[in-house]
Amino acid sequence: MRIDIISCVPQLLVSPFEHSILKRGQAAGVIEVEVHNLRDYSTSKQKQTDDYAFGGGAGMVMMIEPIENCINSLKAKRSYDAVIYTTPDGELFDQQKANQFSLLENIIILCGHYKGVDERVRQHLITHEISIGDYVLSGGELAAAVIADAVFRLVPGVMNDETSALTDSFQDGLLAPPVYTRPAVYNGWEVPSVLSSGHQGKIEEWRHEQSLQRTRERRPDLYSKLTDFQFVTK
Ligand code: 6GU
Repeated sequence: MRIDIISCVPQLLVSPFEHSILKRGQAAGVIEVEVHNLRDYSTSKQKQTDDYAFGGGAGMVMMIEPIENCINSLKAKRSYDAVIYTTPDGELFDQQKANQFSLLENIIILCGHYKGVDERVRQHLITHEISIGDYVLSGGELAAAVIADAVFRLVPGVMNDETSALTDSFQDGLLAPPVYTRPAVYNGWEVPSVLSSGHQGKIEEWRHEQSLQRTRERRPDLYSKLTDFQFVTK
């Protein structure tokens, strides 16, 4: 899977893809990410990418021309399944959306900035408008990194069995159970005895109970959506 990210601050998007799981996924050749500097697609002498808003008011607006130039140059090389625009007024990103995007071959993410993009970009060039939560970021770059991370880690071959995406919180509608590692006692604080009982059936049962309890206490909204099926599985 390939993600092309269009940004006017591409430096913000270097580090997130150069470490750990996403670095290995790229080395393995199963995911590809390329960040494009919107300025490179401006046709003005000053490499302008934003301009004053028609009708006045504070805040600059991202111009349509450099954005269309960049998207067109990408589309000339391959076809894209989605062109995502990161914006606080977009649809809320969640695990279900991450799952859906992870099944696509090539996607573009356009990072919003300033007062946003010229509305005609949204009308004619964008297929999905996505927000990562109800708070305002100074730009869409960190949101793009969040989306790319959540999507890439679901691509087969990016994670090994140990870090399998299938045991994540949310993947089955439940929060993940607590985990422990050595030492078994620290400052007198003990690890639940069932975990060192060696009884795998009891351990799985305990983990499922813990997941249910956590979800009920911390996310009643998720808990109320659970089906009978989710109560008995695992
Ligand atoms: Cl996608 N962009 C910005 N600028 N702020 C946000 C956001 C996106 N999602 C939540 N807040």
